[in-house]
Amino acid sequence: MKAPRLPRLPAIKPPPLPGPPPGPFRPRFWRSPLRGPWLTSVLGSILLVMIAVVAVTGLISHSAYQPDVVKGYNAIVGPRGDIGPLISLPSDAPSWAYALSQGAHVTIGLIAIPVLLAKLWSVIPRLFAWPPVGKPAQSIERLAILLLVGSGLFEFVTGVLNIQVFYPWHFLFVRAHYYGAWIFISALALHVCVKFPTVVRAYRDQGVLRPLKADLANTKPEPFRPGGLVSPSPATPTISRRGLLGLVGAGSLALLIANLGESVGGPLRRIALLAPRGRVWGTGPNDFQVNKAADSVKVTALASDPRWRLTVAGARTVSLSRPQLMAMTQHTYELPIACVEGWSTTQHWTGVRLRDLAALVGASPDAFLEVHSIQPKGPYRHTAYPASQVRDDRSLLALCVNGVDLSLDHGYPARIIIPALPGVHCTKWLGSMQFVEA
Ligand SMILES: Nc1nc2c(c(=O)[nH]1)N[C@H]1C(S)=C(S)[C@@H](COP(=O)(O)O)O[C@H]1N2
Ligand SMILES: [Mo]
Repeated sequence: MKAPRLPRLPAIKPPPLPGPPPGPFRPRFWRSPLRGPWLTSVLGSILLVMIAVVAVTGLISHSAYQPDVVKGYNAIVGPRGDIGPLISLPSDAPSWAYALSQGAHVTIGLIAIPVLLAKLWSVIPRLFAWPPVGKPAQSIERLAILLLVGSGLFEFVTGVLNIQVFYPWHFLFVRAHYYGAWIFISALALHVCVKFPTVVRAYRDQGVLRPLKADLANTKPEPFRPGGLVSPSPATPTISRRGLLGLVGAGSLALLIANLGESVGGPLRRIALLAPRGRVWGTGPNDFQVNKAADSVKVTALASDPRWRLTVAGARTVSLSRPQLMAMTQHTYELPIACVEGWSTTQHWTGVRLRDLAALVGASPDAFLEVHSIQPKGPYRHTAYPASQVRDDRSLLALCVNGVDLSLDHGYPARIIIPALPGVHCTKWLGSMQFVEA
């Protein structure tokens, strides 16, 4: 017996999965024909080299900024709350070493900005990948990217604002920039490991430099892969890849020219148009970088008072007027002030050796030194130096610069000039010094 024929039912189609919302969440929204793994790899490789230099010099600066005067204690923040000096300059480094290191940190950090922006532009479709959370592995990767981009932007933004001496926040820049750096370095290390195979494949498929040969007419999109960086509907190119990289390079070069003078000084300073501290400070021997003018910290009256005396304490305490200090043996050295903010200035300083002052008050060569400024308020009024810096022949209580008295802005009646530490330790308008036996 034949089974009765059943009427054919229409096949039931599963309802369509909800697609990405319109706009940037749809891959077809992104149409640049230049985006692709090769372009991102090139920008990423350049950026990686720059960031490596910035990271190493940053860690050097961190340990130089807060040298331990005795083990585990430093003058600026007291007991260290950080990982400690991972990389530091040797204690007998030449006096220009910190200026070079920090000049590189700030300058390379600045010229990396156009590369960073181009790199972010090159991967922007990934920011809108749909669905926002997918498989666990994918979600973890996106979280890592969020951390990478977030900490990277934080480091660049806080760094740039800091060199402009602009602090529109309530946290301590040094701590925040330092801990932010560790998050950034860790996230970046992970990112490099994850993306390494993609970069290798892009260079193998496209050649490391081959795409640069193509002019505009020969600029073709990289091979499309679903879920990759190449647009599924690329527009006609309006610029070649080498044109784009040239533009980025020109941006970096402009930043270099507009800022380098602050670090290098000399005639270059006059073209440092973006230098936040100006380019000239008057005429004569005192015409060089002033970071904090005497008036701005209300120290003018105290510092120009002829009754000013310096208290020097050790095994005994003495109080010295400026003429008495001038009557002591004077020494002259050519030394830089190298600020953590990247600028530096090298001048001829004359004054009394710190070690002579230590001997005067009966301090041993192992004593470290704490100093206080007469400046009534604000940061950098107090610091300390390890014994090795106090013993250094070139460490001075400077009274004169370039053959004339210090100007008020440069720290008259007396300031510290120390050969191998950042400028922040060159305390101005000194009031007292204390040699402390370790
Ligand atoms: N008393 C006092 N000393 C100070 C400072 C300060 O603000 N107050 N600034 C320090 C910093 S951060 C630097 S880089 C140098 C800058 O020296 P200059 O202002 O003579 O250029 O001085 C250091 N000495
Ligand atoms: Mo500084």
